[in-house]
Amino acid sequence: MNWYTEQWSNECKFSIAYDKALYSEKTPFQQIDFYQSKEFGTFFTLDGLMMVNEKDEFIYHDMIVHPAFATNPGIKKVLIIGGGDGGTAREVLRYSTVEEVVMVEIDERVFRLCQEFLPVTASGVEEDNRMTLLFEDGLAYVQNAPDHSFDLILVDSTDPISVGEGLFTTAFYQECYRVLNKDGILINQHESPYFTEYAANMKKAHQKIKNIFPITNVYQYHMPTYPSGHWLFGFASKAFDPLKDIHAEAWNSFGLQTKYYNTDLHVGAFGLPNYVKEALKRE
Ligand code: AAT
Repeated sequence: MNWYTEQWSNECKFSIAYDKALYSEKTPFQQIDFYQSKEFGTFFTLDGLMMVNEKDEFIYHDMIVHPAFATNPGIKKVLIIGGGDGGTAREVLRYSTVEEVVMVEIDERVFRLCQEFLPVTASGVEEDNRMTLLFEDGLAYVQNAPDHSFDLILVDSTDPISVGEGLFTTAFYQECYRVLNKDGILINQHESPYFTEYAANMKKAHQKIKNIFPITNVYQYHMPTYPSGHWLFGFASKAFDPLKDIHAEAWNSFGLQTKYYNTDLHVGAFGLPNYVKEALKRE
């Protein structure tokens, strides 16, 4: 049997048996590998880290998108940073009320390869006429974007190593704040509280965002193939509180069928374990 193995900490590894290595390419930005497995279906890794697989992608993509729409059902203009597999765009485009989606992915090869090998996330995204696809650095994009041009920014990024690093900086979050409307929301790939290295990334990202946005929250979801399985998104906003301002009825009347997210889970997801609350406190 062939095993894909990922180092989760210095002393912990996670492995998936695969039937076939489907494709491998080194781009100017990163190493991309696609595999075919029985347990998780097709999956791809960037620089040896699991990004997306057919079996649990619905969890991540439901959770990065829907809590913001239940908080502000009036979202019309959305900016996605990263998200090259297309799964985040797919979920956003399900809202017929959304008028414009800009997706800024640094590596066009991720998107093209997902169109070929991972249609579950990538298919239909490019064809939607509300969609603008740009292949450039997300930090450079926000630096040049006009003030108050989006209702929602979704940071669907890799970990803060190599190309993803610029997306975990104060400069980036400040630009996001400027580019958002007066009641804008930022959702950030917030890493994980469990293993030390990921927890350090989580803390740093959170402190930076907290220094910029008046309302900051963190919510959790269970992602079986990401290190420890316990992952977080940051919710930052200029006006809306995700618990006080939840519009459960309005969200439910969109009539979207979701496999993970619902408005009861929305409330529960913001209830964090004590050790996570402690780690997120200002130092
Ligand atoms: N939808 C879940 C998949 C991802 S992939 C994250 C994407 O961010 C990758 O395609 C990568 O090329 C892109 N990216 C990285 N840095 C930048 C940048 N500076 N500008 C634009 N796009 C970028 C997220 C997986 C999360 C994994 C957590 N362990």
